[in-house]
Amino acid sequence: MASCRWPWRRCCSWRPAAGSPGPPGRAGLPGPPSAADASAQMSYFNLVKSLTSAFPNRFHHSTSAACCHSRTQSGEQYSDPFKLGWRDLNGLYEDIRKELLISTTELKEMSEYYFDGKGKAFRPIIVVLMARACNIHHNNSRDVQASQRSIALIAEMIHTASLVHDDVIDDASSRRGKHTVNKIWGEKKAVLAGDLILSAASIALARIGNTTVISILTQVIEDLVRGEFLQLGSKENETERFAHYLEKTFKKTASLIANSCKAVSVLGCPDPVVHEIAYQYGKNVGIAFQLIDDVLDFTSCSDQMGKPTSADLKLGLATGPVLFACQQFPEMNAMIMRRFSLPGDVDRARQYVLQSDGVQQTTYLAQRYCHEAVREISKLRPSPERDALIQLSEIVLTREK
Ligand code: GRG
Repeated sequence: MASCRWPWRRCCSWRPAAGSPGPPGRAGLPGPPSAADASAQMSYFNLVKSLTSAFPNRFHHSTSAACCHSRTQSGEQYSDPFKLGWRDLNGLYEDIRKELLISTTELKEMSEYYFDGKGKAFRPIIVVLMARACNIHHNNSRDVQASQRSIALIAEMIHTASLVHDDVIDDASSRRGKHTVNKIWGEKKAVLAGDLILSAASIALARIGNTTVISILTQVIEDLVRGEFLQLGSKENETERFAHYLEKTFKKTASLIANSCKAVSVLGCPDPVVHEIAYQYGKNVGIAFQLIDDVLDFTSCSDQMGKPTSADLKLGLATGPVLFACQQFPEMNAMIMRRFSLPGDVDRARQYVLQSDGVQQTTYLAQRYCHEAVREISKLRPSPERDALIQLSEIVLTREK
């Protein structure tokens, strides 16, 4: 079995001190990002900016008492979401390898390469916890259906196929502390290995035989492609730039989590209100997950991440920490526009980010998304799995890899 635990930083999330003004309305958080949400995203951007500049001393590292709960909301003893989730995921990677029924030795080796237990399995964990939380909410059922467990496998397969393709696009050399598929076998074969994993995921999805679920998860594939495409472009206007960043973040990362959560809710419960809760939880946690990923690219080291850091700047990408830093250091604008392509740009941009509070503001934004996720999932009937999902949103904020 793969490791049940992530290394995570306990209690180091940033937040305004109690009593400081919160965002207006629905926490000022964007719904599913779309062009129409651009102004909402920007007002949130301005809000975070004004909060952090108006109350610079009121942002602090919270104490352990403030953010670590020994008991969950349903009164159950605290339990590790990963331990709880893995109870339904025993044999996850063996089962995925069975889906990849390939006779050609090389193709088999390539497509199985990442199903070695070295990933965090964040998506399968969320999926099985959400399945149980919805089943209990619906009819107090204590079982995970076979079709719901299949969604956990399919989510990890789609994720892995996208990693393989992403590494080709980025010409990446390492991932999870090992060489990428493209570095070992070359780009052409890597593209085909990604395709093969995706096709095996599609066959497993078709086997479930639920057209609603098929359509929910195929939307993810479109979003992944559109998200990657959005990343290839850039925006001159600062307002559009932030909206563009959040839309890309939703499509590249959050859509898979949101729609996998929705798929298991559809399989477990007929109530559309529950489907929306599952989707909203996954969407908000997914966006927070990517925002923290973007922070870690500045704050973590390569050994910890298993891949090079400052990678986004080297790829010409302006993520949350850069966009916030640019508010403080407008001279970064020119660098963003030329995608950090001049000698010294990457180092200088990194220094600007580290001197600014871009990292803290991005972390704070991630925290707001997690609060929204918790608000959504708290609408379900109490259960250990619902509480593990609440706990998981804290882990997303404090993870170190
Ligand atoms: C349709 C298969 C397909 C792909 C085409 C290339 C592409 C479009 C999309 C790329 C999507 C992508 C790789 C997004 C990054 C998401 C992300 C945060 C990855 C890291 O996830 P972790 O930290 O990784 O969960 P581990 O290694 O733990 O699994």
